[in-house]
Amino acid sequence: MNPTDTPRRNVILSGMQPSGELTIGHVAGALRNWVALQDEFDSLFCVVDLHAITVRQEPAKLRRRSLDLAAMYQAAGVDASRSVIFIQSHVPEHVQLSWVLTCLTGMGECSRMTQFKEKSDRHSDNINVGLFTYPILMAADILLYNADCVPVGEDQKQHLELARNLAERFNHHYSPTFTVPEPYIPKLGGRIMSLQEPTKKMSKSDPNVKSWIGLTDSDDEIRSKIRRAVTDSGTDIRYDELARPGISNLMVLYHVATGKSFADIESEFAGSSGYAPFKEAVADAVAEYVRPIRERFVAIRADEDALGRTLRHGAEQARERARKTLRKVYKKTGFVEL
Ligand code: ATP
Ligand code: LTN
Repeated sequence: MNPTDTPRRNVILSGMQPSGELTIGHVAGALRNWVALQDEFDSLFCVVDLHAITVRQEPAKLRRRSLDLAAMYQAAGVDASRSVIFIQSHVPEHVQLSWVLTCLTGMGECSRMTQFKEKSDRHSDNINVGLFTYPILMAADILLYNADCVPVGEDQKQHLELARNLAERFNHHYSPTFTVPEPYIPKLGGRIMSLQEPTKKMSKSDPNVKSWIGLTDSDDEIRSKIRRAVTDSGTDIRYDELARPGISNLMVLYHVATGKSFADIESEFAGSSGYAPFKEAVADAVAEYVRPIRERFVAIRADEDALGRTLRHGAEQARERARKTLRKVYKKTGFVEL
């Protein structure tokens, strides 16, 4: 190593789709780890608008939501001076690498994906090829920057596995090129469940708004949704994901909002009569946790010029890095260089 070179910091990359409002699940499963890891890692966070069009989007809404999401990353604590924040479609190399990887992927690998099966059930009038090849584009997002680690929620584990396989396949077929990425999934909060059906993932696309807590919900809305959350029969506060999914989910939310361990939570509410006092405490804690995020979001989103500058700078930084990887990949693949 040249003495003037600084050692390479490990890289993290992650992304979210601008396909709807964000929920407390996004913070619990992903965003809080992005924020926690950004000091230690060389970090890139992407608004994956190309992924979003795998289901039908209204153009004006997609544009607005992409900006909302970039603002939300910052409102949740991602700092644009330490991390690269960018929009996927601003870096064409994602699609270019994706094609090369597509030609290394078996049909069976894509058809096995649970998200593909779920989404094609939900959007049976629009089962497009993009929905099918979606995880290959995700692999390109990750491999383009040689990410070591990908902080995501539990549902993305299978997609990460494909990214790892494709990295290894390319490296083996040609020569070592890509870092093989590791998922980074929180032990608690990797899967926040619906408040109305606690055996289903909390999802912004659930039409029942009472089932999810949005990051722009008011304090009153949050409190009311938690008070009405479906809980199981029983009276004591004890974690048991299988027998008591409702109360266990609220315990995870309380842990995310306050940092308290399950043992602390159990002893805090030992001997309290019924679930009501616990639900009140969760309602207050989650409302307090979301409030500063919502307030920062409103302020950041109001200054569209500043947001535009952040995204332009982010795209430039990302492109410079993406171009280098793509050049190597094209060369190894056998494409003629000009
Ligand atoms: P859908 O519209 O199908 O709900 P999604 O919200 O899962 O989509 P994204 O917006 O791309 O899709 O998700 C972004 C990140 O947030 C992913 O890392 C995902 O794992 C995480 N995430 C989303 N919902 C939850 C949840 N309920 N619990 C934990 N993590 C979640
Ligand atoms: N597939 C992910 C979103 C996503 C992503 C990525 C996450 C697209 N590209 C790269 C991490 C890294 C989802 O649906 N949540």
